[in-house]
Amino acid sequence: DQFGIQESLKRLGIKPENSGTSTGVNWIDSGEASISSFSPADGTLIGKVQTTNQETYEQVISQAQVAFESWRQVPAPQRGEIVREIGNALREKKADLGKLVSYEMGKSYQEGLGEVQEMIDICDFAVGLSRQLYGLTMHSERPGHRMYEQWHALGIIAIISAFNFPVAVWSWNAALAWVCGDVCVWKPSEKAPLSGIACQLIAGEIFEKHGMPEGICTLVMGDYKVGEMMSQDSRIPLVSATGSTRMGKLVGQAVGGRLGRSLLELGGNNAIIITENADMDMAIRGALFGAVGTAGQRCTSTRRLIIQENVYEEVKSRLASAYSKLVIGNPLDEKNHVGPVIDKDAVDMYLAAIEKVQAEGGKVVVEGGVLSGAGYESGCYVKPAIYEAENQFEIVQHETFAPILYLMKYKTLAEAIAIQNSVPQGLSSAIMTTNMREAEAFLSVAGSDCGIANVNIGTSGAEIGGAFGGEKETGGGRESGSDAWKAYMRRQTNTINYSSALPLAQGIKFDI
Ligand code: UN1
Repeated sequence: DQFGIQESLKRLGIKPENSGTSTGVNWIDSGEASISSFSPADGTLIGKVQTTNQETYEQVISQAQVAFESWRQVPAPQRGEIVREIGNALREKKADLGKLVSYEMGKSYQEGLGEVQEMIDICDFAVGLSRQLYGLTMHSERPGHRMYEQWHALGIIAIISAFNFPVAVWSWNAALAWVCGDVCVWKPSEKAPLSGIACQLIAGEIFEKHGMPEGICTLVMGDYKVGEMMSQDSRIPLVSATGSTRMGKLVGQAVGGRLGRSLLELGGNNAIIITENADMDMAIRGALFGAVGTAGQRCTSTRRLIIQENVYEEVKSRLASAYSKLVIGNPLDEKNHVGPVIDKDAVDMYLAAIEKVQAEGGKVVVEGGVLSGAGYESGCYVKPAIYEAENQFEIVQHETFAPILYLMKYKTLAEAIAIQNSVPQGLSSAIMTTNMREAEAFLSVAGSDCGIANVNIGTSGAEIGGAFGGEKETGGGRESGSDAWKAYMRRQTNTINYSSALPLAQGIKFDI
């Protein structure tokens, strides 16, 4: 155990067999452990987890309903205090949790640590927010009246998260929801269940320490079937789901069918425009991390480079040479740059995409392939690949969760922006330029149509302080910073009459 994984698992409380259903510190038995979590790093079975069934799901939801009644009455800054302690516990467990995320999901240890740091950051943000859940006041048109709005807790928030950020996306939702007075039911990805269990153990304990009831911080486990239970459950006013567009459409339709709210953060097809005026060193570095970081499995990963024709050959050859220096291997070994993809299905999708882009006429720049031999026994290690492609290729229009980068050429900035926007997704985008006119045109209303638009940084690696999410098939939801908290509350407009008359608004007369 070269990387001390067993020690970390022990400190995090992960066992060979785990319940997947918890109301806080209590874990409910749901029968046989049916989910096996294998590490894509070395193929080892890390542990097994029980799937939540209809009966244990009911137990969680009814507990959450009861807990909401009291939790919503705890003053928001006191709720913030609990979130502060969760952040502190995460600081203490950062190395162990970062390692588990890396081992279970396959991202590099550095990126595992970065993911836990995002959790710590959002806890800090939420603590401050707990004293800033502001509403507006308005002037009434009627004498002796005043108007204002207040934000009230919404209820049970369902969180469905994906394997690629198995813990951070939960924390973006949960930390905000808790200070807003909501209770949470989290379904982590069944591809990274143990990371979810580790977080539940950390947070559950802190609620208990503060004498809070079971049901505020809860966990369910399973595949889309458990997701369906949540989407169809009218006791859940908000379902926040992160994952594929396919999943998001199912969740959005089910929740919409009962007129609930959904907050969707779905696929991206993120591009960097590299203009003639780019700082080329920065452009190459930004594109490289964006395309190969997390083995191309971030929803913010760079999938397309739209390059001005005069610098096209230079970008192409410098990228090819950078790719030739990438070291692929065990993500826990810090000398490696790129770890595995999540599982063999992901490898198959990667291979299918490579086949497709070639069939559509794409030209190879850096060859892909599955790695085998010593260190690659899990069968989940693939070579980051680069293809020259046309934006309208079917495969280019599609988000493939793998390290495949498509290069395309443009003449004018208007053309580049049109290419950038001509995909169904609208999550993240970037321009590399030192020219102010180009940068501002890209950021203008006629520029990028994405939820995130960056200048001189890549498409991935957003900070938690901004609202995170995107347009079109990305789903329209915003999580994390800015005023994303409003999605987790209900707004109430209050008009108060302190006069001794009862005038009607709009000057309507109604006398008897
Ligand atoms: C995701 O891939 O679902 O901006 C989240 C980023 C990270 C979050 C990605 N902060 O790349």
